[in-house]
Amino acid sequence: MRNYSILAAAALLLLVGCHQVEPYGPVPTKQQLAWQDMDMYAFIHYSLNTYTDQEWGFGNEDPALFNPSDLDCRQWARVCKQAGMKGIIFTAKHHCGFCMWPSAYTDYSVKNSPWKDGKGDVVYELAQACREEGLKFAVYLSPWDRNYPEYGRPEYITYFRNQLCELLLSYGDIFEVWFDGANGGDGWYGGANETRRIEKTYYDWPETYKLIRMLQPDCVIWGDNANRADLRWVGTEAGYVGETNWSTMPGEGQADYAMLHYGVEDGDVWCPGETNTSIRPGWFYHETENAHVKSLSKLMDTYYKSVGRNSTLLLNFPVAPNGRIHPVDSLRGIAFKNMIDEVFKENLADKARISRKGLTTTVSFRRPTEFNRFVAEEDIALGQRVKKFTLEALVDGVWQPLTDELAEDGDGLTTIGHRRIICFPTVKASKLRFTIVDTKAEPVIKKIGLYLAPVLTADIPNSGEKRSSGLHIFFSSPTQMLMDWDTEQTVTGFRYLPPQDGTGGTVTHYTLWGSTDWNDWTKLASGEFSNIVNNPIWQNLTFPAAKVRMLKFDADRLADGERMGYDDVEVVTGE
Ligand code: FUL
Repeated sequence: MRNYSILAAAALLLLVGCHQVEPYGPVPTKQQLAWQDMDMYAFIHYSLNTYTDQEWGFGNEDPALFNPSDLDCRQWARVCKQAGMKGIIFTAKHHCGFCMWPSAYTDYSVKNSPWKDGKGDVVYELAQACREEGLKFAVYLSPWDRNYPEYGRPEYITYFRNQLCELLLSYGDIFEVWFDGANGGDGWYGGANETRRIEKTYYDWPETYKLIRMLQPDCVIWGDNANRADLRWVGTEAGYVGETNWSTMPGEGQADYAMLHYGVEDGDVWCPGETNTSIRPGWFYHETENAHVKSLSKLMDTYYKSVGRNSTLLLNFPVAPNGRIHPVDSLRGIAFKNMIDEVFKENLADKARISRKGLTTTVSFRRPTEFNRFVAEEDIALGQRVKKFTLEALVDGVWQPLTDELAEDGDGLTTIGHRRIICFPTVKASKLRFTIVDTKAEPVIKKIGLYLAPVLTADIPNSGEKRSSGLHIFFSSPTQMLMDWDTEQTVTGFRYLPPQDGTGGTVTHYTLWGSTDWNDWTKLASGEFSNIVNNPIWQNLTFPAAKVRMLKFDADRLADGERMGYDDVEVVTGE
């Protein structure tokens, strides 16, 4: 039987039995290790989109729109800190190309906005605020630039790298750079107003990575391209990674969804997953979403399915047009942090006796104790080794198996990595048995914990988890949804929330019709939901007021499957 080290308390023991453990397989760099220890950090999406109510700017929006009355980066940093975030990644430039710092290489920036008479620099103010609050700072620089005339040509790569140098040289330490995967397509491009496709090799990422490593050696790179960066996307923006989440990947090549979502067990490089999602449906602020900020239980679910699955959580807080994080988001963020602290305030294993035999660790309590969370951590500096484990609780003298109630597939007791949190219904047990049943090499566990999470009775109402909107819906075909009130309504909008659980059937192209008699149908809206596959959030359609008794929602195209799927729909009524 192999021995392995377990410490119920936080202390780290690298020796197993009496021998030094050698690293196994790919291991993290010191930068990746420091990054993984951050657990949670914030995204801040703020740009001209905030003033045009868009998610993706076209690149021709007027810089004069940028004139916040009350821009306060300190407020952002304080809110993020209180919400438990260890750093902030800021959209220095989103796809529209507008620079939130006065870049020397373009006029399309804050320097041509009325804010501070064009003398302001949001990147500088935020970097300072982060430093004051003890937060790390990082930048999102969109590789896709829908404003720049030369986008798609070699000149743009020089421009892009020049901007990267500005950001990496002028604002102190940068912990991460974020290069969005959305690239190429239509845009303004200096007035050309056209679609530009780019080749996979267009950005020559290896050169850009070298530049970053030279200018900011401690920085980690997030990239979604075939040249493996330090961190990977988890394949969805909905806020969860696979319950089996390996931090290893093939060294290069385009990664498919499964590779991104679960990692690759026998991958040859260390490339951990970062789980990114927003606290509200969109990445940018939209007033209409104020009632749809994620609930505390949704945020806790996100935490367990990211930080609790060997990942980090990159949680977005959008900035409102006045230049501040909206109170609904800040309060929810802070409630989230309080709840995490509440759940993990006492490691019950600290008071128990821990014994070990072979690959089984037993936690024995003096008297039966209630718990519903199990935590294990591997010493990932030595590699991710554990493939499978079991958990059993001794209840009234009988051993009961415990499984992960949040697992999408199987019992969820696979892989550990940096931190694995297993949630199960409360048990009152005198013992807990943790057995590693499959491992790539001698396991090195540096912590185990048992906790009792409170029931979320005091959840916050109106928080975006509405499942039924009081509508009578039926499907007249697999791609057609009908709604009928049988009384005349003035309808001004329709909202569609695509399936949130991966069941498929997301509508990408739609036509919405209204009628008063089932006979004559008036087209109210039609088009495409942009970015709905990557970011399956509420989609809002607004149209001139129409008096109707029934609505018909046609799925003209589905992203996957043959049957329209939905999580919720809402109809906006009134004049
Ligand atoms: C996506 C972008 O297209 C969104 O606008 C947002 O920035 C998100 C974080 O990444 O791919």
